Amino acid sequence: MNTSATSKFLSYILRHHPESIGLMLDENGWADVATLLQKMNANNQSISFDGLQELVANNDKKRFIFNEDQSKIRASQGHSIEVNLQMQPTPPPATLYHGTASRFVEKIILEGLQKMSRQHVHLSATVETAITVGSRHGKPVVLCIQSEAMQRDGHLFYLSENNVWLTEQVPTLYITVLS
Ligand code: HQG
Repeated sequence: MNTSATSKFLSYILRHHPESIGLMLDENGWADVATLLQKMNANNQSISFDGLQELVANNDKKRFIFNEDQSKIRASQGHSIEVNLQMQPTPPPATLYHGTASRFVEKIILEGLQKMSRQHVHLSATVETAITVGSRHGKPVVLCIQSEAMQRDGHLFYLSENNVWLTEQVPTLYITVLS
């Protein structure tokens, strides 16, 4: 098993296209582990239960989580399909950061940060993480978000199980370009 490739495949299945291997998620984004393993192996993604446990435990961003008896698994954030992760609104720190690519900045300043193909806008607690996230798209630019002010004005924030801050959208008013 190539762990990085399997992790990417699992993200694709659990966040975006479970139907591509004939898998169904429940309304809270959970997949049945036995069915997932069977469908992955039937689709040339050879993996055992032990391998899956290892992948979940060692994943750099803790992208996946088991339920208590390890009979179900889901992605902690990043979905494009509609799932209810049952997150509670959580007060954010005073500022959060968003890493993006330089070519997107002009449009973001015009219309605010939008969730695009995902279920939420993703925000980082540190500048370092934001730079890593932004670098995925091109030349990174870090935006500073006045999250506490947003919350005061009625916007809700959520903290995913793997500590990514999430919100519906970020109006321009709360955004400054850091670098
Ligand atoms: C940009 C990774 C133009 C936004 C990361 C981003 C994260 C706009 C891109 C998670 C815009 C969407 C999510 C607007 C936003 N005009 N561009 N109005 N509003 N954008 O991948 O935040 O490794 O959907 O800045 O670590 O980059 O997969 O979002 O550049 O947590 O686990 O549109 O994915 O996690 O890109 O990344 P994405 P993201 P994983």
